[in-house]
Amino acid sequence: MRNGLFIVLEGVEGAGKSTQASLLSAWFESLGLPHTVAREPGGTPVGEAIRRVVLDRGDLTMPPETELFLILGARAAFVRDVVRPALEDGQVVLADRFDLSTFAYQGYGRGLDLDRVRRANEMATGGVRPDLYLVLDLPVEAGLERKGGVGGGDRIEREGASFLSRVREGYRTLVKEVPTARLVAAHGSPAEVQDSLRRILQEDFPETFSVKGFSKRGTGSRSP
Ligand code: Z5A
Repeated sequence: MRNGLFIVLEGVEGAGKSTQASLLSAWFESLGLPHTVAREPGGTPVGEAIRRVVLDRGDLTMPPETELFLILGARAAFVRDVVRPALEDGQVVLADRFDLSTFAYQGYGRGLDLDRVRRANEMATGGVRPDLYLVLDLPVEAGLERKGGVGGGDRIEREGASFLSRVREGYRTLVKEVPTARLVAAHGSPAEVQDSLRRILQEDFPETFSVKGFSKRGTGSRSP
């Protein structure tokens, strides 16, 4: 049974996903909405271990397929241990990245065949699909600027601006193909972007995001 709502924040580096996730979580809290916030790759102990290999081990050379399957391995645990139970409990699950990241980074960015990536992803998710993707859109340079410029960051960020431009264009294409994806301009202040996100949530799910919110009260929790 699946009674909750699965919302995903997506976008390039520095678009403001983590900032917006914190602001949304505070809003859900004020509405009395039981919710879980988590990030990908990660969200479970094994997922966080995989994250360290994928992002922190800049010394490791890995084929794109290896990167893909590590990320999908983390996703399988994330869906089974975090997303499904929280949805069955009637919560709002707010994920900082999910499978659109895989299509954008491993598909458009790394050049893996998108149909094959989608099929492999289906195995990891077991068919669980987000109700809504909020794709924060920002020019790559602006995102990198927010994060202190090109060259720093994790193994994937160090791929540089042309890789990230393919990723951004990938997101913009995906939003046109995926009916549950909405593109949100991310160049405004954090408060302005937050207003846009809340407006979309209230338009798309008025019963959940009205001032009254869920009848069940709960506390937001962040998975590891
Ligand atoms: N990855 C993948 O390849 N395939 C997959 O399937 C998945 C992931 C799931 C996760 O990195 C990496 O994994 C990611 C893709 C890959 N690639 N890389 N590299 P992560 O979780 O460590 O990082 P991230 O997801 O890219 O997040 P981020 O770079 O930290 O950016 P963000 O969360 O979108 O932004 P932020 O942390 O909220 O803000 C960044 C800075 O900008 C910070 O100083 C804020 O204070 C500032 N900020 C935020 N909003 C604003 C506004 N509106 N104006 C001005 N400044 C702002």
